[in-house]
Amino acid sequence: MRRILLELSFTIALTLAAIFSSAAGASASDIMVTGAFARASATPVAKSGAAYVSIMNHGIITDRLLAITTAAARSAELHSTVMDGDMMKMEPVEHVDLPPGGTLEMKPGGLHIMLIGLVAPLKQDGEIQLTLRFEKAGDVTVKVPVGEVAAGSHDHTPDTSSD
Ligand SMILES: [Cu+2]
Repeated sequence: MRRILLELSFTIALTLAAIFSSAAGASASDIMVTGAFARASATPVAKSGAAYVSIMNHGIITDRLLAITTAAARSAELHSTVMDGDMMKMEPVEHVDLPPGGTLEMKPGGLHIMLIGLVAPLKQDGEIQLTLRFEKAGDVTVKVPVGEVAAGSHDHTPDTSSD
């Protein structure tokens, strides 16, 4: 009996914590994810892929993007693209801060979400889901349409498809 009471009060405490944290302006609705897209795999044996989103923080406190998960790949990592001499290379980024009123735009050649260990190659016109975990806003799941192989690139050479 005593144990049940303890568990009950624990549950109440958690609920109160949830109420207070949303009262402080940190709910999932403060975070808006737009313009999500992924690039189609160039080959049927591709083991990794890239996805991009823009994130706006409409809240009044800084939030932080902590992690990304997806059923489409074994893991998803936040990467930045840096120049190392003439070489472009990618570096894992542990987290990204989102100041109030700020917008974070991911794009090819910049910050991106690396999908590592694709369950299946990403097919153009398909769709995957990503769950973005924020420190304050919690989990935000977004649908991510899969565009062409070079989707999001402004200076790619014309492709050879019939259109
Ligand atoms: Cu990468």
